[in-house]
Amino acid sequence: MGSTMETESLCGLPGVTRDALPVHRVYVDGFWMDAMEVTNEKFEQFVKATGYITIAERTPTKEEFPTAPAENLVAGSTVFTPTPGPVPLDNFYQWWRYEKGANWRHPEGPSSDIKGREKYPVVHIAYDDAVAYAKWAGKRLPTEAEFEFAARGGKAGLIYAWGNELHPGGKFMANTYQGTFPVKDSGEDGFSGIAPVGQFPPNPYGLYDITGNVWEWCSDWYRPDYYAELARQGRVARNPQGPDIPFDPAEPTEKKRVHRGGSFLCSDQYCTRYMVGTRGKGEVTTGSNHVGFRCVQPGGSGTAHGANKGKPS
Ligand SMILES: [Ca+2]
Repeated sequence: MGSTMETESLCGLPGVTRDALPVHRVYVDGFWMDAMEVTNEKFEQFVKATGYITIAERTPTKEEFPTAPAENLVAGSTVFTPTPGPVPLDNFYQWWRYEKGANWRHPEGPSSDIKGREKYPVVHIAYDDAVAYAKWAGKRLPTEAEFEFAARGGKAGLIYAWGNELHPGGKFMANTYQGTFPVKDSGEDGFSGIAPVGQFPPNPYGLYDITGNVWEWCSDWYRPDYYAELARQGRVARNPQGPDIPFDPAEPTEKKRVHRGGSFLCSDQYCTRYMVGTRGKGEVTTGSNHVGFRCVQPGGSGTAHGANKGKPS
């Protein structure tokens, strides 16, 4: 698992570079994974059954966010907004804005909704929201190692989940970003922005959207040196669960957990984290319109190589 220098993401995000180095050996016990990202439809079943209110729907307090400007202490979430023209890619606040009233029911803000988007991945999901859903579903979130094991589909050492070519035979294999980032997503892969789940070929384990579409929460705390630490131990890492304490030197006061898989915003101009070995990160109370999740369940013996060969669920 992990990346070499050649396959490490080219990424304008501060602190991301080299966090997936070096390649190291990992063992994980067998498990089952949702074939697709959790959809709006499925999340709605959970909310109807439990009355759960996501973090983006709750009004944040000054106690929780002492450094936040008062105008930000309103329920909402972060939404990607294309810039009017090309911008230097050194400040992501140019294309992310905090949108009052944005949440899973209103992905682009209060005037948007999820009618007709039942099969789209649920977004604006904070870490605890994903954990609450997983618990209700009798499942849990994957560890980062489980996610990467699953994403690689039984093939170690490839750049992408499907091979070493981004567009094998000219074919798009995941929902990512084409065009000029962050001005115009030309949607050559069929989708400008988010796509319904299951629109691209599954990986060899039958997992859809394991690359692209939306980032997915993993249960590990994020540290950029964690893969290096596993490698330094010099043995096969068995069922690694992540570091004990989160730390991101780029934003040292924030507690982050791992995101994996990349999203519809990943592009070769800004951030190539559709590469299967690369890593992402997110502050735990923060969702956005390109972060979702899927769940896993423990597997019986010998299921690791036979999981999810059946129909998608
Ligand atoms: Ca796309």
